This record gives sequence, structure tokens and C-alpha cells, in this order.
Amino acid sequence: MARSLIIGAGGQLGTVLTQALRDIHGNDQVVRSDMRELDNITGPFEVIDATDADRIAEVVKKYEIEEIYHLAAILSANGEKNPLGTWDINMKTLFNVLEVSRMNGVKKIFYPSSIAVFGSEVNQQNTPQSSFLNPSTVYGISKAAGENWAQYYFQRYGLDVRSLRYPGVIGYQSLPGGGTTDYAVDIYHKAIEGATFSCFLEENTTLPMIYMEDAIRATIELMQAPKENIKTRTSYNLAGMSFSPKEIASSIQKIYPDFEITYEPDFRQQIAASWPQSIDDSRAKGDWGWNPKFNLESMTEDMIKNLKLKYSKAE
Ligand code: AKB
Repeated sequence: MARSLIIGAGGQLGTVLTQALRDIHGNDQVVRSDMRELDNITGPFEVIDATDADRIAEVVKKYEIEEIYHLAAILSANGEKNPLGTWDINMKTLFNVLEVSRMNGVKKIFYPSSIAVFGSEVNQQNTPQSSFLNPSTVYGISKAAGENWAQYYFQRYGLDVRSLRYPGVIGYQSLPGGGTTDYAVDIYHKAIEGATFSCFLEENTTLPMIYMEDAIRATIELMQAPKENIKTRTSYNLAGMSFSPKEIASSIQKIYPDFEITYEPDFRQQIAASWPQSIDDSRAKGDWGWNPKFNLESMTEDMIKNLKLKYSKAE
């Protein structure tokens, strides 16, 4: 069993992935880390600023880490507020993880990429794996470069780096921060609170999305797949479902008929318009058996059930 380090464990995916890996391997085998102390710390935890390679190396040596999930990054919308700073952080943290891993015998790395790698050159319907990449955001540019660096480290040094191009991830367990797809989490919270939701995208802006449970399962299945099955060493297209703000609002209205949505598009509309509407993930399906379970209706039911529970416990 490989001992794992999660960098960015306090984020939207990290929070849930840590728990999922601990459920499989045991608390002691999964080291959480984040830029700052986290609440509810159980099991091993370390503060790591991933721009500091020495600190990553220190933790890797201390726990004899064999597997790193590098989840820390500045996302699409926040990245546009500070393009050069975002490039520096997203690339430096990746290089640090790759170099520390290479120098210290870490065997496997998970690197999240994103649908943000795609831009205006692609067919937006069922976007193929091997499309030309001309991303519109600095986040997308950093992920497109990062995917190629992942492949370079595999080809040049044999480092087993694996990656997924996540769509927008939606879950009740944690909140996203600074992305263009964040509205699709926020909308459920507003529905539970009985508030009107003001959406920063236009009503018919369709984007690829995935439910958290599927996103976590995809990550774990990719990491557990036999090495010879991983034939894409940049990053795998990954799909769950696709919908627009109007469609997610209608699915919520089936449970909360009085729920209201208004539209006040901002700079994120332009980012969303440059992204695919749906994704062809047939390579992931063929190489390591990927198959999503949730669609919009089943996700809405599960989100509302779990958020209601969470809100009632908090009262
Ligand atoms: C974002 O909106 O920036 C992210 C992503 C799709 O990578 N959720």
C-alpha cells in the first residue's frame, strides 16, 4: 500500500478525496496538507505551501510518501484577476511536485487538468480528446502546459504521472473557490436557504459538469488502474453530464417549485462561452473502464437530500 500525500486537501476536491482515500487505506496512510491549518483535523496533517519545494521534500521524507495528489491551483475566474501571479503559482507548484517526486522516489502522481484547456478551435459538442488546445484563460494555459510537463516527466524520467481533465465538479461536502462552474454548487445552497439565485452566466450557457461522487471515483479508478492501461499521458477527457443554468434551475424546481433564478452575466460568461459544451471521454472508458453514474436529475435529488441534512445539523 502506497502512503499518499494530498496537497491542497482543504479545497473542494481535496476535502472529499482525503476522506475517500482514508476510507480505503486507513487514516494513517493518507497525509493531508494545505497552506494553512484546517479545522477538524484527524489523522496526519502538515502545513505545506507548495511553492516551497524544500517543505514538500521534508514531508515526503518524513512520511516516506509514495503517491502525491497535487490539487493546489488557482482556478479560471480568480486566475484572470492576476494572470502572471497565477501562472507563477500554478506552474511553480507543479514543478516542485514533479522534481521532489523524481528526486525522492515518489512512485505515482495525480495532476488535475480541466476542460479549461480547450478554446475556440475545438468542436464544442462532444469535444474530442486530441483537440487542438488554445485556452482562453491563464488557468487553462497553465493546465495545458502542465499536462505536457506531466507527459514529459513520464517519458523522460519514467515518473508515473496520471491526469484527468475535470469538468465543473458539484458536491454538497465542500465549496469550490474561484471557478467559472462554481455557480452550479451555489445554486443548490440558495435553493435550500429559500433564496433567489442570481446567476453570473446566461441562461443557455451549457457546460460539462460532474457530480463529486463520480469525480472522486474517476480519480481513484485512474490511480488504481494498471500502468499499462494508461495510454494517455497528458490528461484524460472526463465527462459526467452537461447542462445550462436554466436546466439546473428546472431540475431544482421539480423539488422546490417556488425556486427562482435571475441572470446577471459578468466576465465569467466569456470564459464559459470559450469552453466545450460536452466532452468525448471514450478514451477513459476504453483504457480504464470509466463510466459516470449520475445525471442532472439524480444529482439534484442527492444534492438536496444531503444539503438539507447538513443545514438541519448546523441549526
Ligand atoms: C473552473 O471553473 O475554473 C473549474 C474547472 C472547470 O476547472 N471548476
